[in-house]
Formats: sequence, structure tokens, C-alpha cells
Amino acid sequence: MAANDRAAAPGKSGGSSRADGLMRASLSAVAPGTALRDGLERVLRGNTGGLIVLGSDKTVETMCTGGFVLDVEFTATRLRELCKLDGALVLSSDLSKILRAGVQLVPDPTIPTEETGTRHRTADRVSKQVGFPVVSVSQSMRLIALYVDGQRRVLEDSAAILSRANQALATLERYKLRLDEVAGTLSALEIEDLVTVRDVSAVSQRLEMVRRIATEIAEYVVELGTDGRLLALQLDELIAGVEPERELVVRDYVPEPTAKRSRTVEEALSELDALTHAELLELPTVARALGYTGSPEALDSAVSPRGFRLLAKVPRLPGAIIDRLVDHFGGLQKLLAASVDDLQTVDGVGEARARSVREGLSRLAESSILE
Ligand code: 3AT
Ligand code: 3AT
Ligand code: MN
Repeated sequence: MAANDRAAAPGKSGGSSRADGLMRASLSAVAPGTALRDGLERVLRGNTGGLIVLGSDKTVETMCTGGFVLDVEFTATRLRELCKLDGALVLSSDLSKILRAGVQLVPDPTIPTEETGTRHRTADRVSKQVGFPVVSVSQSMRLIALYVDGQRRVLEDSAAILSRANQALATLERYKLRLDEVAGTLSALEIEDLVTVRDVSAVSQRLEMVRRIATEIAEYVVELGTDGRLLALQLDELIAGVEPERELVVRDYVPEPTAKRSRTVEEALSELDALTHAELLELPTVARALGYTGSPEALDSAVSPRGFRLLAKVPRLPGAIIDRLVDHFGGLQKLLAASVDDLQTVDGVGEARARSVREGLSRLAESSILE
């Protein structure tokens, strides 16, 4: 079912398509803590069943026969009462009003549906035809399902989602520890100018893994509504800085364009994003996504960072200045060797800032010594 679909497709972190966005918005609209979810739970407990269209336009109106027009403010208790009627409910698109109750919906019968039972076949067809989400509360199976553009998701209770989310959170914690390790090693190697493609690929790989499991947890957070608040806090704390770091690594190491291969930072980032789960586990594949040759021997070739990532660790240094520093010195080693006077030759770097860059880099160098 829904949960298994998600677990079975860990490869793509994506979630960028329009349908996914609508599903996420719909899950959020029926998440615990919303009046709509409260109403749906009441219908479920009341055991009457229900069919609710979450939005209205011309197409929905032409699909409605019978029943009556209400146009009253939405409340959970009204939803429950009106679901006692035979037929469906139509809500306004902002979900603030109940527009119609007791209507028979007549969607295009040629729209294919795999569902059985008239309520569920109708829910599926209407959601495909009008593009609004449709919710069914099944009387016989006692569950709430959300139909969005051909996808069906059963709403689970928070305890079940939380137990999966907590498992994912434990995985995230382990991934994050490992990421911190390899990122620390990379910093130390950068200071000594001993970085290989392998080290960079390992950090990119770990950043990507952390990011993917975080995306999965973010989906649970949406689904959990108010029951996911604590989870959201834990997630935010664990992934603070991961997204910028991912880009900084690429900016540090994406190879200079040559005749044979050239890759922009954006291309490298989207190639990393596009790797399947299995591909992500192979360092040569990750190296290729970054723009390197990616043969096993090439993994051991030396590379030097431009310095974006370490400069970003210097407190209160604006991005524009970082760009200019990297541009001027052309690499981390030159930056590490630059004196306060050298640093001041860069536009926008006065004496105070030059000192703070100098001190910041020295401190990083001291704290990053390899164990
Ligand atoms: P359910 O959730 O449907 O079980 P409800 O609170 O929605 O309960 P209903 O309007 O469905 O209540 O009414 C169910 C029956 O309860 C109908 C009637 O036989 C009895 N009932 C409700 N109110 C009264 C009352 N004031 N006096 C006597 N019987 C009542
Ligand atoms: P249950 O799992 O039994 O709740 P179902 O898909 O088996 O759902 P049924 O054929 O048992 O559906 O119908 C149950 C109710 O669903 C009957 C009616 O109130 C509502 N319903 C079914 N089709 C429509 C429709 N086209 N428009 C409005 N309401 C409908
Ligand atoms: Mn039935």
C-alpha cells in the first residue's frame, strides 16, 4: 500500500512533480489537527461512510445531481451530520465551506478505475476528472482514503506513522554521524592538501543519503500534522546546514570545464539528485555525477578545493566576499597562505575583515588536524 510504495522506491528523492506536490498539499489538508481530519474521524467513528470532494468549480457542479445546496461554514460536526445523508459532500476549494450535501456525483463513466464499490469508483473517477482531491470514508472497510489524480492513499493513524518515522529518524541519526566523520576528514585533508576524488565522493555520497532520508521524514511530518511537531523539531536540528554543505562541496570540486567534460554546479547537483539508491552506494558513480572520470584508479587522483566550504565556516563572512576571495586566490591553499595584507587586496575586504578571515582560517586549520 501507500507506505510500502514509499519504502520500495528509496532511489528517487525527487518529489518535484506536480502530482506529488498536490498529494503533499492534500495530505497536509487532512492531517491530524485540522478540522477536516477531525470531521473525517467523526464520520469514521459514526460508521456512516462518506464521500467528500475537496473543491468546487464548473466541472464539479455539472457533475452534481440531486441533493441540496447549502453554502455553510465548514465544521467537523456538520461534516459528520451531513455524511449521514446518502450521497456526497462538496466543499469549497479553500475548504472553508460545505457547498452541497447529499448529491449524487456523475463522473465520466469511461474513466477507467480499478476500485470496487460505487463510492470508491466514484471517488477515483471524480478525482481524475476534476483535479481536486476526493476523500472517501468506507463504511464496510472502516478506513479513510484520499484520492488525488489517480493516486490513492489510505490515511493511517499517527501511532503507525510515528513508529515508521522514528525508525527513519534513527537511520538519519546514524547517517548524520557518519557524514560528520567524513566531512571532518575532508576538512583535515583539505588543510594539508591531500584530498582525493574518493574523499570528495564519500562526502557527497553521505550528504545525499542524509538528504534523502530527511526528505522521507519531511513527508511523514506533513502527514502527521500537529502530531508531527516534535518530529519536525528533531528533523530540523539534525539537518541544519546539510543542504548548503551539499552545494558548497560541489562548488569546491566541480572540475574546471575542459573540452571533454564540463559540468556546472547545478548540473552536478541534479545528477547527484538523479542517482538511484544503488548508484549512490557506488563511489565511482558518485564521482561521475560530480564530473570526474570515475574509474576506480581515478578515485585516487588528487584534487584541491576552491575553498568555498571552509570559508563558509568563517563567522560573519558574506557570500559575495567569499566568492571574491575564491576568485582572487583561486584555491584554498593560496587562501591559507595569504597574509592579512594579501587578503586586503580583495575588493570589500578591509583590515578588520582580513584579520577575521585570517584568524578564522587558522582556527579551522588547528581544529582540523588529522587524528
Ligand atoms: P450517533 O453518533 O449517530 O450514534 P448522534 O449523537 O449523532 O449519535 P442521532 O442524531 O444520530 O445522534 O440520533 C440517534 C438516535 O438517538 C435517534 C434517537 O432515537 C435518539 N435520540 C437522540 N436525541 C434524543 C433525545 N433528545 N431524546 C431521545 N432520544 C434521542
Ligand atoms: P463502502 O466501503 O461500502 O463504504 P462502497 O464503495 O462499497 O463503499 P457502496 O456501493 O456500498 O460503496 O455505496 C455506499 C454509499 O456511497 C452509497 C452512497 O451514499 C454513496 N455513493 C455511492 N456512489 C455515489 C455517487 N456516485 N455519488 C454520491 N454518493 C455515492
Ligand atoms: Mn459497500
